[in-house]
Order: sequence, then C-alpha cells, then structure tokens
Amino acid sequence: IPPTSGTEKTTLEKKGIDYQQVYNTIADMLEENEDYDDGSYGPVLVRLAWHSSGTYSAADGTGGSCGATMRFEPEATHGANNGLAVARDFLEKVKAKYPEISYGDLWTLAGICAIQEMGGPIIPWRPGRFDKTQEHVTPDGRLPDAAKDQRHVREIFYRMGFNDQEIVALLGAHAVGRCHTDRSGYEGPWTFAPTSFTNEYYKLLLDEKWVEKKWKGPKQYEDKKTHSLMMLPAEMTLAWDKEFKKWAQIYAKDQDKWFEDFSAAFSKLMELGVPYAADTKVYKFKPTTA
Ligand code: HIF
Repeated sequence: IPPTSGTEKTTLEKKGIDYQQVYNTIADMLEENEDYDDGSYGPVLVRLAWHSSGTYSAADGTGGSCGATMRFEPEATHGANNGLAVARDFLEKVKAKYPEISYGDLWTLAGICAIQEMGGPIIPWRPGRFDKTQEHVTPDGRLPDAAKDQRHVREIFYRMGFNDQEIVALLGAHAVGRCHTDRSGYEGPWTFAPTSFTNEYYKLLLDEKWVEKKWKGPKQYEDKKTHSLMMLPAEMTLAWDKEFKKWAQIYAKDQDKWFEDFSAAFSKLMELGVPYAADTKVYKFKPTTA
C-alpha cells in the first residue's frame, strides 16, 4: 500500500512547526521525575527512536520511522518493544502541545534531543515523516535478539543497510540507560553514569573482565570487579569478533571520532525509509545545556 506521499508532506512543511521549540519542550521534561530510573527519561526515548526506525528492511523498503506504526497492535506489544509505552506516553504530552507534528517526527526528534541533552554529539535531523495506519505494522522479529551472536547482529543491521563500522558505532549508545527485568528480562546498566553520553561503553567492554552472571534470569555478563555492570550476549561479540573489536578499540581511544561516526550512523538510522523531498531542510538543534 503506497504511503499517503507528497501532499501530506507539503502540508506538514507549510504548518511551520518550530522544531527547536519542540526540542526545548522535550529537553525541559527529561528530568521532570527524579524517581524514574536514573533520573532521566532520556535513555528510554533513545530506545523508542531506535525501535521505531530499526524495523526497516532495505530489500522491500518496509518499516522504519515513517509511519510510527508502533502505536498499533501487534507491534506495540512485540516482545522487543516491552516498556516502550513509557516513552510513547511521555511524548503524548508533547504531541498535545504540538498536534501538527507527526508521531514519527516526534519520536525521532525526541531520541536526538535526549542524546544531545545527555552530552552526546549534534545529530542532524530532517522532518517529513507522516503517520501511517495499522495496516503498515511490521512483522515481529525485525529487531535484534540480545541472546544471539554476531551472525545475527550482522544479519539484522545489514538488512537495514549498515556495515560493521556503523554497527559498532551505534552500539556505544548503550552507554546510557539500563535493562529492566520486567521489560527485557535482563538487568542493570552498561556504565557507571547511565545518563551521560560518552565513549565509556567501549572502554569498559574492552578493559573490564566480563563473566557470566550467576542468576535465574537470561544469560548475561557482568563485570568481575563490581558485579554492577552488564553486557548482553549479542554485544560481547564486539570484544570477540575481530572486525568489530577493531572499531571498538578505535572508539574507546577517541571519543571525538566516535561522536562523529555515531552522529552519522544514528542520523542514517532515523532516516531509513523516509521519503524525503530533495530540498528538505536539515536541522541541527541547539542543546539547552550549551
Ligand atoms: Fe538497545 N537494548 N539493543 N540499542 N537500548 C536495551 C536497552 C536500550 C539491544 C538490546 C537491548 C541498540 C542496539 C541493541 C538502547 C539503545 C540502543 C535493552 C534493555 C535490550 C535487551 C531493555 C529494557 O529491559 O529496558 C540489542 C540486542 C541491540 C543490538 C546488538 C542501539 C545501539 C546501541 C541501536 C541503540 O541505540 C537504549 C538507550 C536502551 C536503554 C533503555 C532504557 O530504558 O534505559
């Protein structure tokens, strides 16, 4: 079924939404509830932006952030999306203030806002996503399974059109946030500062000794020293796979290089499958913390 295409896009542009103002509104809300997780909604917003984009398949052009089909069943309750209702509900407050913005634009803008406000790089962003209907929901199984190995990780990200370097660059985003037993079944954060966007993830992954956690939950790794950090089986492959490890070492040593590569890869992820007009304006939002 073809998307509603051209006409709707032009209308959106004509609406003259002040996207920096939308950005500022989200930025102001990120830490509104100090009891939520580590005190910020930033990480769960990044996960929503990524899960709405990561359904893309380059082979047939389906999925991706245009459409925001995660609003609908069964995608809303696909196992990989457990817990993301928190992020969707959070953004309803923003949608109520700016009803003209599409959900796809709102979710991706919020992810970028969260990364920038947590100290990450500036990520270029373009509007133009429009809402699709329930008929466009993507099949289950398009997002990565944390229990699997590098063959699976490559299969999933190659399907979207990424290469090994981009996969490793993206993975550093796990510097922020944590796993929740009541969402994925896994438990714990990847770094000691889960609301700061730094290259700490790569340093810990390569420098710490990782051992299997002894517990009743799904297989995951913990750092031998403090037992307080975690790694998923799928991402231990960054330390084990030769080609992946090469990039992890580069990013562990050079945060500027990582920021540059992460920004490009995350921007690409947000735009997968979005039918842009050639002259669509590129926004670079000003962090409110600058
Ligand atoms: Fe995640 N990811 N991710 N992820 N993710 C979780 C949480 C976050 C994978 C699995 C998980 C990426 C890739 C992969 C974030 C951002 C990104 C959780 C825990 C799991 C299991 C969910 C929960 O229990 O709440 C796998 C297998 C990936 C491919 C290897 C991306 C690169 C790192 C693409 C990405 O940007 C963020 C942020 C979180 C934290 C969410 C939170 O609520 O704190």
